[in-house]
Amino acid sequence: MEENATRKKAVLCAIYPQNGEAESDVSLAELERLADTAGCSVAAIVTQCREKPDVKTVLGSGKIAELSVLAETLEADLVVFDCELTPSQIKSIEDAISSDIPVIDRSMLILDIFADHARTSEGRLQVELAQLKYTSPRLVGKGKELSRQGGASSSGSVGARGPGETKLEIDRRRVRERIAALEEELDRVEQNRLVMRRQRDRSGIPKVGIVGYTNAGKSTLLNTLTGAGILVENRLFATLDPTTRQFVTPSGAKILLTDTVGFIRNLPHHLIKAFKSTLDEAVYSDVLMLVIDASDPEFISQTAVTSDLLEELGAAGKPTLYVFNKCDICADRDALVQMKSLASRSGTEVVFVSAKTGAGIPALVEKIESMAMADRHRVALFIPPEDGAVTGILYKEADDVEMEYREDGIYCRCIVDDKLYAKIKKYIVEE
Ligand SMILES: Nc1nc2c(ncn2[C@@H]2O[C@H](COP(=O)(O)OP(=O)(O)OP(=O)(O)O)[C@@H](O)[C@H]2O)c(=O)[nH]1
Ligand SMILES: [Mg+2]
Repeated sequence: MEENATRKKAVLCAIYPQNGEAESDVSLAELERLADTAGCSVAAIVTQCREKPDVKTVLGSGKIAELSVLAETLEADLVVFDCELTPSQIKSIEDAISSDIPVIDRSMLILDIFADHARTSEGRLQVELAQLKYTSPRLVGKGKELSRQGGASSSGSVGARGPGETKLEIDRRRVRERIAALEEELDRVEQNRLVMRRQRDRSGIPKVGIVGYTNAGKSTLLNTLTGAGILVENRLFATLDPTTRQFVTPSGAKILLTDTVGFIRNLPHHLIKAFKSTLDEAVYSDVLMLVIDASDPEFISQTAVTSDLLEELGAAGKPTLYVFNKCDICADRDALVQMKSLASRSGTEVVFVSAKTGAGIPALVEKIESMAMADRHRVALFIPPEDGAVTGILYKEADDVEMEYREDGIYCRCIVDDKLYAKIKKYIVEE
């Protein structure tokens, strides 16, 4: 983390409707963590109770004047609004603030963090594309120089707002061309990903996606299970690029586990779309592990946000194991007990673990194995010589294939899924 002296000073702003203060507080607390993750210190927070944002400046004119004085007095480097801002709102707010301070919104801040954390070329392409589509139309201030060049090389440039040219008079045609080029390149990368996914599908090894709210402990869990060595941090969006690792259970079953980017409330639709191809890695799995930070007082609303986003990604209805994590530091034991009884009544699969200490992990492994293997059958087959071609299908689609060629025919032991099981049923000699 940077020294305080080099951290940018941010003023956070939010409006909340009557009776909506609590919800707004949660969102603001999260914005503070986002700002911290992006390398800013929060100098002040300005809030206003109003049913609707002011069309032009979100905050009313009195509050904007207050914000202006505050930003100047505190020598703020940046103003961040919790709600989404339109390009013209950014311009109006920047005009209304006397000092020359950039104004950004929550999505732009998240994109800045993403730009910092993307490591793979696909991640970088996705961030740059999202920034060009979201941030560049919002570059409406007057005469400010942009410091950054391209999506992911932006360390510490929060509020510098977006990739691309060095001048603010962005050549819109060049932006359009860059967007088209990026889309084309991403298409190619996605095709590759698809080919790899198909190969994994063909391996017959069941896939488990690790999903959940940001900072819930998804990467820690994958590390604990497989020693994957993924970066774990007490910051938001530590993981942006998906990682897949093979995990072999104590009983010898193979499972592919994929860790990916976390979810957060108020994630705008276009950001979800921008990261769809990496999110899909977790979503295209046979089973989901939904990791919940049970020590966070907001875990219920975080789980609701996660479920909603999964639905939006088309992953609702998959067999899901709810993993209540961080039980070692969970203060609200009553809530956990309540959860447990709720889950057992509704038939939901839940486990309570600490990915950090390893408590509860054996039970998790047992459960996830039985869920992942639910439609798998370990079978022994006898294939008469005249049906020898079947071995080709088995090599391609079955898992753990052991083939023995004898004089009377072929003996085979393997694991097959329901679909393949139906195809090779007549050869089964033992199950
Ligand atoms: N006490 C405790 N801390 C944990 C546990 N699991 C994870 N953590 C901590 O929680 C923080 C976030 O962990 P990560 O594994 O990076 O969480 P993540 O869900 O991958 O987060 P993102 O990639 O940012 O979405 C780190 O500081 C971890 O050390 C746990 O079981 N107990
Ligand atoms: Mg992570």
